[in-house]
Amino acid sequence: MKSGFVNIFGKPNAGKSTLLNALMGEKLAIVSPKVQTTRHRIKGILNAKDYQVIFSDTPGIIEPKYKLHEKMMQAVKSSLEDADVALLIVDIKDDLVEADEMFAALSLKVAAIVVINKVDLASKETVDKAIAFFADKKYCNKVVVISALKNLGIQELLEEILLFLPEGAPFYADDNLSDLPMKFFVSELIREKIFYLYQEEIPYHTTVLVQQFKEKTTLTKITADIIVQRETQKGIVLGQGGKMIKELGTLARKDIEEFIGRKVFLELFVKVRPKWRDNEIHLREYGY
Ligand SMILES: Nc1nc2c(ncn2[C@@H]2O[C@H](COP(=O)(O)OP(=O)(O)OP(=O)(O)O)[C@@H](O)[C@H]2O)c(=O)[nH]1
Ligand SMILES: [Mg+2]
Repeated sequence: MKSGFVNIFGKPNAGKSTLLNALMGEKLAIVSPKVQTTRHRIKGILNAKDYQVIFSDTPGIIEPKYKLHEKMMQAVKSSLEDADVALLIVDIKDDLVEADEMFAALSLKVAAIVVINKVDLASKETVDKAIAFFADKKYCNKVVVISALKNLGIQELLEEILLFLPEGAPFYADDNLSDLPMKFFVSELIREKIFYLYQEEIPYHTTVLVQQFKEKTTLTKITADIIVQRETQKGIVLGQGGKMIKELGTLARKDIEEFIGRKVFLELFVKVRPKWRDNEIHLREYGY
């Protein structure tokens, strides 16, 4: 039996969350075309007859500007500490030298697989160059190329991971997919839709707090607060005559229904909490 922690690191938007979902065959982490989508460490537990892999998606590595960012980087740090294997993921379109500097600065003490992602967007020549670039780096034990989006190379990556994984008993009961509560996934699915629907600073000034999650006979009733920093942002989130929040509610409800496999009644409220991203008490209340 093999078991261990395989933690995913990389720049914002490299495809970490898409990779977690591809490895799990299940959507656990939200994904968006914008940077800094993920704010927490998200564990996905992959169980098979002879292994248990606990994957962790992490926020993209950035220079912190707010307390919220500091919390995000703490999630990265905690993942550095318990990894058995690190997946260092890089977008083939990104600056490879910059990625290399970031990976080297992690000072990893464990085996690392460099995962070159989004190869569906690059020529074979570019991919070969990237492989050669990372192959002789000190931290790099193996280079694997994938497209997390198109599910290419994922099985091969899993096989490579298993070679580096230690022998040992499973850490979690084998019917768990994650260690996070349902309320977390619900708030994330709402947050994901905010990243798609709203532009500029809105997704970054917003968080979601699920207040109520009640299973009734025919459906699940969910109420959630959307927290913004300013009155003007509240207006934008609501939209003219409540048009935008209605669309948000519809999109989020569909995904939540799919995730929990039940009909959902979703009620959203918008609340203004000035500077919540720099407020320790608010951050804690919102799960950061
Ligand atoms: N073409 C292509 N796009 C991809 C691939 N993997 C991820 N993407 C896209 O890249 C964007 C970012 O993906 P995420 O998985 O959210 O990236 P992330 O690294 O988790 O980003 P943060 O959470 O912000 O750090 C999304 O639009 C994905 O659909 C890939 O293999 N090919
Ligand atoms: Mg992410």
